[in-house]
Amino acid sequence: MVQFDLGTTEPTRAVYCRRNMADAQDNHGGLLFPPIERIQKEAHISSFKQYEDMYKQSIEDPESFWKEIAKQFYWKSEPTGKFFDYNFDSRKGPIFIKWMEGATTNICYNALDRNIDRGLGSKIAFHWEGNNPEDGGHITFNKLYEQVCKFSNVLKSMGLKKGDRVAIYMPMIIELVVALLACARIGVIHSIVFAGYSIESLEQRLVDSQAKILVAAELILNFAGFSSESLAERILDASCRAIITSDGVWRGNKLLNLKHIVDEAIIICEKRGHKVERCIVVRHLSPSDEIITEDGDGDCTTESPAKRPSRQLKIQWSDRDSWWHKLMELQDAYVFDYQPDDIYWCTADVGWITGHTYVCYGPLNNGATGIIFEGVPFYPDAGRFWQIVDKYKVTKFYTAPTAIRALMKFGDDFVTRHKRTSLKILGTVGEPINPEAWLWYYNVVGNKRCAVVDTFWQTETGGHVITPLPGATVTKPGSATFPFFGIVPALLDEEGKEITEAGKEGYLVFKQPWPGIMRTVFGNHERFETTYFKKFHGYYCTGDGAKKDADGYIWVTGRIDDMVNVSGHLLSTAEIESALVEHAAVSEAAVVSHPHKIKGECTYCFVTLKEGFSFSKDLSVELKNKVREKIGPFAQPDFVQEAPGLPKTRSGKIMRRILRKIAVGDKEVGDISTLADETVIDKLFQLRPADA
Ligand code: 6R9
Repeated sequence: MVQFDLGTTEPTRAVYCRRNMADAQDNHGGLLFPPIERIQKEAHISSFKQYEDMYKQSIEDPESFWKEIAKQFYWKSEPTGKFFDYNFDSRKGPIFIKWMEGATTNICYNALDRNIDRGLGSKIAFHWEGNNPEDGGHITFNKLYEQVCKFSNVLKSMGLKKGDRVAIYMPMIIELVVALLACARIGVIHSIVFAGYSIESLEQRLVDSQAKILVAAELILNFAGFSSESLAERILDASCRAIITSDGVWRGNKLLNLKHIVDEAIIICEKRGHKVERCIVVRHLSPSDEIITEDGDGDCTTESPAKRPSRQLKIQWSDRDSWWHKLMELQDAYVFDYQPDDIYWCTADVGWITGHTYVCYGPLNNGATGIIFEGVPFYPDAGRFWQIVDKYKVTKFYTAPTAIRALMKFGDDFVTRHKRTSLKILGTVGEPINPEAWLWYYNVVGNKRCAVVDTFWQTETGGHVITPLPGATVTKPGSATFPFFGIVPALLDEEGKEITEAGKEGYLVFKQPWPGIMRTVFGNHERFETTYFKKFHGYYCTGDGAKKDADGYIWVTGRIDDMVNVSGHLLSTAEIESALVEHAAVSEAAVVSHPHKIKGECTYCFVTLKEGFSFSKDLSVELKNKVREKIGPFAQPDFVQEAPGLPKTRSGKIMRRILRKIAVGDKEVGDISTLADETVIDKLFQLRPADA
């Protein structure tokens, strides 16, 4: 392991990082970013040595390491069996992971009761920022606790009990967190589905070319949620007895009728033989928005505020439906590296795992103040994130590379016109971040005074597994750096042999469990075993590719199915994408494999251009040369096509499976229910180059 001089804020140019030029991700002259002094000073772990010592203990003696950590939490009962036991090798018997066997706890007690007990009751748990910059509010730990207790009683009064499932299809509002915690408190399993689907209105706005960039950005950032069909599938999958939603929601200047989507989903479920017994509806739209309830339960007004476009929201009402506030009136509450002053903001929707963990459970468990943002980053303009950062003095900001790239397109002015002086740590998650975007985040958003942490993890891992620690780790743009406590990563080749050679790519696997790892797939343990443990016996397989450089840094290169084998060279599509987005005309790129008679496979690139650039044959040649120069002649793409939009899931992941179909002109694209915008597919087929 290399030793670093800590304490400077300027990147040091390290010659040794350049020695492996085949390492295309290290394409910024090997810039190193040591921890920033002001951040290091207040960090829990403030030197690399401290990290190394703790890490060593966490993997050599996980039992005592986690026993110590567990002491900070509330336990209803102590372990009755082994503290730690597992089997990762299906040849030896069923896969299982056990921590603190027999011990019981409740995450809601840890998030609320424990923090109130230690005197945080009057602290703000969440600031709520509405879609409209003038709408906002906050809730303290005490008040949140009261609301959660009441809502737990609402759920209980409906006969819901431990183990039952409830679907949640709500906007980013405080009631969403109340609903989550209330479910957790009484042991009801919540299944959160991204809310709000309105492709029609997005299409309509695409006609207006001025709105195009905004719409594209909104689609990229997945602000169109799941449709009624997809919602129904998720309700059926978990056999949800009840659903919680709101009347509607504003997203930018679009009004979405969530209740209507829920009604449609319930009808679909009924047709397939499943009855949703209850539907709880939050009266979210302000009283001045127009709501007309049919067979009404009253409280509607017909005024429309001058500031917002006037629209009517028509809501159907049936015996199954109840207003949230009416139910709450009937109930009593029984009783009535976070620093204490942190204001923490994760921009993810709670419909994505990042939102579950880092909007709701993570900050609350740490007694931190969080932010729930209902709107979109481009409304009223592309500076909205930074305006909110200034308004609430956000210290820790967490978003996805796809959002960073979309914001980069609008230029620096939208960022620099806001102060951002409160910011300390900038996180990224969801996909590999290209060094270009990393540097923009560091230099422009962070003004060279904030730590950028590229956190690699998965829904299945429960929390970060490979990540820098802001006070301890020297970062390299594009690398998620080193394993978190308890994580033992390895890289395997196709035969399951461990790769030790620097720069060689392999399957990223983990050798032993940590407390946050998933235990099973609900109702399908066999799927759990085959998906994660069958490919390589004795390892948890992430499905991602990665390599280690000569300094031990881990570079996650993307899903392993994103690999292309060109003339025997195993290439990561992420590497090629990274080279393409360095070109001034390209804002985003997605690369897939395409069959080739001689090379076996070749690469096919989809590129989204920045405003003001248009696609041409010359540009296509320039881009091919760019990749050739950056990675090597073997990597030169055979095809480059324009992509006004890319097929993405709602959490921002490019669906390469679909792009591979488009590349070969195969119209059988398969299941597209998780796509944020299905309309991009037809456009991409139309734009295929003639020779493809
Ligand atoms: C948290 C989350 C998991 C997949 C994962 C990988 C990709 C996430 C990443 C990253 C490179 C990072 N991923 N973080 N790739 N660098 N920092 O996204 O969960 O939706 O389950 O996706 O996301 O491919 O396997 P999830």
